[in-house]
Amino acid sequence: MSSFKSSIASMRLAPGQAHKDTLPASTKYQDNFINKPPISPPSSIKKIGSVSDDGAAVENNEQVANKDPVEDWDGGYRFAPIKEHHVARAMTRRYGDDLYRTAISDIVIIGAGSAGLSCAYTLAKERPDLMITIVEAGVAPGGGAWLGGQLMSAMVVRKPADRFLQELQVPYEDEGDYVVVKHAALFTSTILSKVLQFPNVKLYNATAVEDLITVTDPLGSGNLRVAGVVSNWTLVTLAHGLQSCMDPQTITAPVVCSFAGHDGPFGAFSVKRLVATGMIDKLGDMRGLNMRCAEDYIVNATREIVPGLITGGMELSELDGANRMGATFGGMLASGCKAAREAVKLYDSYILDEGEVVGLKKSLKE
Ligand code: AHZ
Repeated sequence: MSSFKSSIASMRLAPGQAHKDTLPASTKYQDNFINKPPISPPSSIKKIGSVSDDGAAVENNEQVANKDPVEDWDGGYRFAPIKEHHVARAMTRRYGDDLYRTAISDIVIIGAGSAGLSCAYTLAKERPDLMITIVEAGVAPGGGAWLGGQLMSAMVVRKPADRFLQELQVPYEDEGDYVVVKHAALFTSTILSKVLQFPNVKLYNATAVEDLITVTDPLGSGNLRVAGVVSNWTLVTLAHGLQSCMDPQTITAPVVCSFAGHDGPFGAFSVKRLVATGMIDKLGDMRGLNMRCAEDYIVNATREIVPGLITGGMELSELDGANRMGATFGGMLASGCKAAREAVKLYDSYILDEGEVVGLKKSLKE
């Protein structure tokens, strides 16, 4: 995190310092772009605000801006009219509406890696009635699933998790006990696009969960339960630190599913925070790589670890002291699917008031 901060700091300019001053005196950039005249556009492009070849005045910017759009690939391509505030308002109104709507969510998912996205897909498909909010610290959702492992493209998925790939319609080669997707990015882009198309899903990326909402559990004997998350734009969190005083946002939810990955600057966020708050005693710390057993364990142990919070994926290995599995992803996909099932069971057992758990449904108490 500190290297991230120092690289940002080194990009800042001193007052009055122009951007070009930060370049060495003679660079290729200057040679190519500053000292040379601009390159003339091809003559086929219809110029704006000048005089045409036959001497007639060509329309100025404003006149062109009020015309209908034209898809003319021979130099007359023209966009529909726009004003700067249209763009600003198109984004801010929707973002504001989303913040308002998701301030009470049914299920919050922390982390949009392979496990978090698998959970989100399963939940959103099975339960279109639930509002599912995903909070992802990175700009690009997907976590470690843009590559299969190291810097290689292919993604290995052991059976029976190939069934989830079939569900997503991600093509693969069948190698017997496992299947291979030709590029991990094909899995990640497919699941991401499907998740984002569900009307009951909102993804906040570049947004970090920096704390958990913890309240006295009305179902327990004075124990705490997780009742939502505290989030902030990741840049603010990086600049000021987790649990800073920089006025974060809250999302209330009766069920939170955490897939923050194994330890790292943000990784294993929820389990580390639960130790800090005393809700769990200590972490088991992820063990060495053992492909033979690691995936089965993670899937089968995906569970509610404190009231209101389910953990899966590699974050769970930090809690339970489980082995890592390296570059084989079936465990992450199936852990996400298992967490979705557990989340629905929990959600359906609760009596809720404005997103807060106030009791258990009668049939479950008996
Ligand atoms: O940015 C993180 C990543 O996209 C995000 N994340 C972590 N902390 C967060 C926080 N707020 C919001 N506080 C947060 N987002 O969580 C995502 C975790 O994705 P991942 O791919 O790191 O974890 P995963 O458990 O989904 O998949 C792990 C894949 C691995 S690691 C591994 C090994 O090391 O052996 N093997 C596999 C298959």
